[in-house]
Amino acid sequence: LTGPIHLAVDLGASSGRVIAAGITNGKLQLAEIWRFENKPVRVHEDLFWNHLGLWQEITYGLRLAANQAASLPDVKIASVGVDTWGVDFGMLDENDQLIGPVRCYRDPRNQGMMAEAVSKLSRDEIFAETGLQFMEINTLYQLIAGRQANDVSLQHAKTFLMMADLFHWMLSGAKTIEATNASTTQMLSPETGQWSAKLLSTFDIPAELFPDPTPAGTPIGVVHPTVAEITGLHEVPVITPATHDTASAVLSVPAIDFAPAKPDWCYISSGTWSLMGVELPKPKVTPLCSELNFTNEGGVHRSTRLLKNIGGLWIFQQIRASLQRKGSAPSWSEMVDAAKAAAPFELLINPDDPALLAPTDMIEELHALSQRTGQAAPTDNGVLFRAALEGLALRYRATLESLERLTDSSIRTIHIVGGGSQNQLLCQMTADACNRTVVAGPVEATAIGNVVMQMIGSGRLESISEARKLIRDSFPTTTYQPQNTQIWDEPAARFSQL
Ligand code: LFR
Repeated sequence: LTGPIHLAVDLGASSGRVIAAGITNGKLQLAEIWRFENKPVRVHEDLFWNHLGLWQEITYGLRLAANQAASLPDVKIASVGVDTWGVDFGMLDENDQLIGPVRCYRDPRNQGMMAEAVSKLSRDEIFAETGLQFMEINTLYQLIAGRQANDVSLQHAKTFLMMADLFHWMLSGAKTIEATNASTTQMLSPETGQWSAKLLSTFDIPAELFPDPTPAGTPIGVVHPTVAEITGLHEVPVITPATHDTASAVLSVPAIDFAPAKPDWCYISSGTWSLMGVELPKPKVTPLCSELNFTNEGGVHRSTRLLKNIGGLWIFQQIRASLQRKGSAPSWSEMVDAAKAAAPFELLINPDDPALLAPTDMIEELHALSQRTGQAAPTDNGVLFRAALEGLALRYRATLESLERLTDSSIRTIHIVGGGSQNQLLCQMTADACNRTVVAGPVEATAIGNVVMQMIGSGRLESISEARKLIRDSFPTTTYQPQNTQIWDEPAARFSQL
């Protein structure tokens, strides 16, 4: 790397990284500086994030980056920005002290809160105000759970910050909420981009807690002197990227057009979750969208990410975690090989089955699921690995159909970005099940989206189009053509009955 370098702190639900990026000879280049694990922490029934541990890892990674930059003659760190998953948040009291630990969206205390909410304001009204899909993990339901539990943090809160904003505050002292991540709360109006006063007052959530949303690409401050002391990043600007990891990932889709009214491509941001959708110029808050439970999340430059959350590689990851606990841990490639070797469609799993959101043991849960749905018990782990991937491909097929209905368009290409784009078996299954061309890559989609937005914010890149061209020129993709499409018809019909 040479010249000005932008640092992306990219936190996912299972790992985090600090990545340095620069442009050399017209290509965007990335260097992974530091990678660390992230796991929810369980205390009795409650599930938290170890946000102080994450902060320690982040500052350590930034220190490494500063040291490396100092040892290279032509390198200067130009900015830093953080992205994380959506919906989770932390709060500060009147003295700007962090109140309590940060909860994880899989926390069981959110169960039943959606029903609680719609008993006060109808589903239609909540949807009309927010345009968001109904998921128990949404911030709105987490806050209602907090109110019901008489959570002291809510009683003392003066500032509400989403997870990435919390780290931006720790980095710089600036209290901002970036707009794309704010849009995952189900408390923001997609039309105005502002907090919904009606929703907040209905659920007794004080509006004063919420800073006005800040657009991605805004410089929000510089690294705080106390943080510069430990990281070496003196006076380095903090530029907010699209802090919602999915918004950053969508930004890095190597498409030619930006937010077309009639899209002929869709994306799957593939990781712990699979987020499948299209990028549109305007939200689609329609009855059909509500019926199909799609979401209108905010994208960069006020675009809309019309998408659906799909249970993702979480199931695959959790099968492995369950095997690890029992003392045998196959590698990812061993798991994929075993899935390849297994017979197709032995077990159909809907990745969005609520029982799979946070089971104590995924393998036991899948055995229970086979019984509950009247399917044969899985004979070995290969069947489970395969079922986890086939379930995703089948869900993508149904989601694609809905997307075409919703947008009244024909989608020809599916872009798969993120870690899951490396899983060749899943990419081919997707092409086959959906009967569409799949273009896979880039893998580091979120970090790439993060840094290009910082480059736009610092004036180094002019537009989204220029950023996407840079991404297309810099990262190779792999194309999968549909092959065995008919064999998916019968399982797809069975799947829809699950
Ligand atoms: C993906 C993601 C999804 C969001 C889920 C929970 O990492 O951000 O977009 O719905 O995590 O926050």
